[in-house]
Amino acid sequence: MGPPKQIKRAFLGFDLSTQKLKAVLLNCKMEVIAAAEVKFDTDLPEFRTTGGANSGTEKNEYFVQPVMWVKAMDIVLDRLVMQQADLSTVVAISGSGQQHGSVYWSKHGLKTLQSLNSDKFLHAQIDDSAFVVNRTPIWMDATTTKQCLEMEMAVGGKLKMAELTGSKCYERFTGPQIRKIYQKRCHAYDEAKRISLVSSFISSLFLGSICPIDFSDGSGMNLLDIRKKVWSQECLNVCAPDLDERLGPPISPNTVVGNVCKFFVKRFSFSPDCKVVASTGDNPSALSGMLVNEKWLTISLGTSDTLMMSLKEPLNWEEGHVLCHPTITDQYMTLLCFKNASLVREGINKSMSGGNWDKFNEYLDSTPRGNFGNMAVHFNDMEIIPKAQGVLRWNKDIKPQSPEAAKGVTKFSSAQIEIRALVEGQMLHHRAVAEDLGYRFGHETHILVTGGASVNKSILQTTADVFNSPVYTQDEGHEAALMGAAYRAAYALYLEELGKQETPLRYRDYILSLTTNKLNLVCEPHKDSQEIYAPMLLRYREMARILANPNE
Ligand code: ADP
Ligand code: XUL
Repeated sequence: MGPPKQIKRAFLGFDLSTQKLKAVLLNCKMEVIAAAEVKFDTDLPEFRTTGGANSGTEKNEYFVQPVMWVKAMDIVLDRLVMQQADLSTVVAISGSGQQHGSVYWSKHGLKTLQSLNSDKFLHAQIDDSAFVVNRTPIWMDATTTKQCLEMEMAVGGKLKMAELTGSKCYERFTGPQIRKIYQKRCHAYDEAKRISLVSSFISSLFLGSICPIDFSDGSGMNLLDIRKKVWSQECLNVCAPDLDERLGPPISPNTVVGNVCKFFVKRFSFSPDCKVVASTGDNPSALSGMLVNEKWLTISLGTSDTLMMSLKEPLNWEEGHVLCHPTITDQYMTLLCFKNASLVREGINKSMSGGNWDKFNEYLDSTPRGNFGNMAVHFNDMEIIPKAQGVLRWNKDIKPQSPEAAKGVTKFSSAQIEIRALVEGQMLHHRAVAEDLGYRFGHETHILVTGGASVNKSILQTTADVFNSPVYTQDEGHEAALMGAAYRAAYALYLEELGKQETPLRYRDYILSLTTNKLNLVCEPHKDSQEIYAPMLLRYREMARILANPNE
């Protein structure tokens, strides 16, 4: 008699990020057994997105047609099947979604979701008529300044809003976005039966009915009381009428919400017992995928750059965000989000190094740290912190308080200097904002970098130097938000199967009991980093201040 037969159990994770939909299948050792992705710009050109988004006619308006995401789901599942992935072994599914985007379901859409026909594609059924808003606002949108002011005023000011919901009102946050729809497209709001976030939208598709919003992603709405983990009635009232009915009660991101619906069983051979787990936002999901302890600073270099840390007590910050922690009960995570990130790096790569990252790196590496005193701020889009737009370049001769300071220089003398000024500038910005908000960088600091640009060693070296800290990556070959989705699927199922009597392992301990944490030290800071970058930080702060106060 041989060893007992191992029942194959697999976990499926999705990441519906700004630019693509990715899927990963893990075995019970948390090893990747299949992966697929759909890039919106190139795989779905009919939606005419750039960087995964459509820009609107209003300044700073960005949206997506939600059918694009549905169609991407059809394709990504087909791509998994084409790789012979055995979806019948999947025991739990979860997802990660770009934060803040909102999906407005029509009555017809809800009905369709509950009665999907497995002979047809998802997008042939969940089409435009499933949504009352076909230009769904996403996180890049910054058109809700008026609604932000109204909501803050109604609850008693910025700080009160931040104390209650973890953030002052931000244009991209879902509450102000919902309020704008309620004010400008009253009919659509009236007809919206349910509102999903991008994350809960993914789980809803698999569930075949509306999946509640989880309280980690829900913390990005200016609507959730982050201490009580329920909607703040005060915030709902100042946002739009009868909103609680449309949102439904929030749940923990580690909740099994039900079994996969018949559509997926019939069309893709999922087991009818496969569990659907609540999905969460891409940043909380990335934190779940990184498996580092509370001492680490994590940086995600994606369409947006984000900095994250775990936190015991919510701080009362004027800028930045405090979210309910996705995997540690009674803890919080802090999040700083910067909008001018990969797309700006891509733009400079295109114009200065022909779109070739190797060339870009060669140029970056050929200039010395400190860039001969040349520095640049590239806020091509309205930045989030500080709220500022424009490009400013300084050479070593420009004095902060001089008349030339606001204008700077038009360009630098070489592509090499432009590239270093961009990358150093972005990292200086991230560090300056983080320090202003109370992060302290010291000998203990370790940084884990993830996201699309984390494959770029030269950018990572600049990060290590500017932060004066060692930089690590995780050698999964797949991004943390995606891995985090599959890990959480496994953990939620473990909690469900454990039974009420036993004390569960904590999330990180459980996942590390299945797999090892493959952290690689990639770069150490050079010895002269502090000496070079401390004065540059001061100059950088002044440059950003000038862009944020153009009329001074
Ligand atoms: P998101 O999850 O926000 O859609 P990703 O984390 O997948 O984004 O990152 C996508 C970005 O990664 C692209 O915009 C691209 O600029 C960047 N990227 C990919 N490869 C490299 C590279 N070698 N060097 C720098 N940036 C890169
Ligand atoms: C976070 C934010 C972005 C999106 C898209 O607040 O707006 O990071 O989650 O990645």
